[in-house]
Amino acid sequence: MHMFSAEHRLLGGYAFVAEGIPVAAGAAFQSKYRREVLGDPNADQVTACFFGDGAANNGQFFETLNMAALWKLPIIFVVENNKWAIGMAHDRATSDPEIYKKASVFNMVGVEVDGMDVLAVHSVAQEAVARARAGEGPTLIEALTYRFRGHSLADPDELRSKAEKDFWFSRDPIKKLAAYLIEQNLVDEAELKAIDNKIQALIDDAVKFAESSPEPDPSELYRFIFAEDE
Ligand SMILES: Cc1ncc(C[n+]2csc(CCOP(=O)(O)OP(=O)(O)O)c2C)c(N)n1
Ligand SMILES: [Mg+2]
Repeated sequence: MHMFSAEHRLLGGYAFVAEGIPVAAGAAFQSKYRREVLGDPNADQVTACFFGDGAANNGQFFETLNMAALWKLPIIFVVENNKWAIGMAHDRATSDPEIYKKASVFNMVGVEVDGMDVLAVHSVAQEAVARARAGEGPTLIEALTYRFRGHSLADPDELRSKAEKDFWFSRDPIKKLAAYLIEQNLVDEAELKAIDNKIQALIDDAVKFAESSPEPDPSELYRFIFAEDE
């Protein structure tokens, strides 16, 4: 969750649920401002903002949808509806469980997609990017999905039924895409295995780096809160 990368233009994960949504609107506003006010023709960036079903009942979600639609910001709101917010079932926490419909009251396009189908998600994302670049404003994409583990190490994951988990495990989007690529003769097993091995090696390196790094000194506690002089 607490990742940030200026190099990859990743504005980070946020500990407070929904806190990243208005931050994403700020990013989208700056692309629009650079293009339309400062006349920068290269400012065609589209912001993608990801959050969970648990964030979609938070006030910041509604406030930001309103501003983004009003100002036709180049932004895609992607809600990963995995049916649970830690141990709170989505259906028990929201008045209308179909989140994509909430776009309509802001005069915004809302679409629902099978979040377990990589190509279906790619297709709706392409349409949303084109809409944003054409100056037609934001899109709310609700990807219906599931998480394969508890929310975090602190979640014992005792509330979700085995039947529900089994239903979703059998629809693993990575396995489904791999099967499709093989069926279409676009890759073979060995190529997919090589990708898996490469990813595993990257993860192993990251874990080794983390475990062998020294604990930060308490004097570092207030660093990185504000920009520092070079
Ligand atoms: C504003 C706020 N309220 C409550 C919490 C505690 N909290 C952490 S994650 C979470 C649920 C988030 O649900 P969702 O986004 O659906 O994530 P998932 O459980 O699917 O991983 C809650 C209530 C928080 N971090 N921030
Ligand atoms: Mg969730």
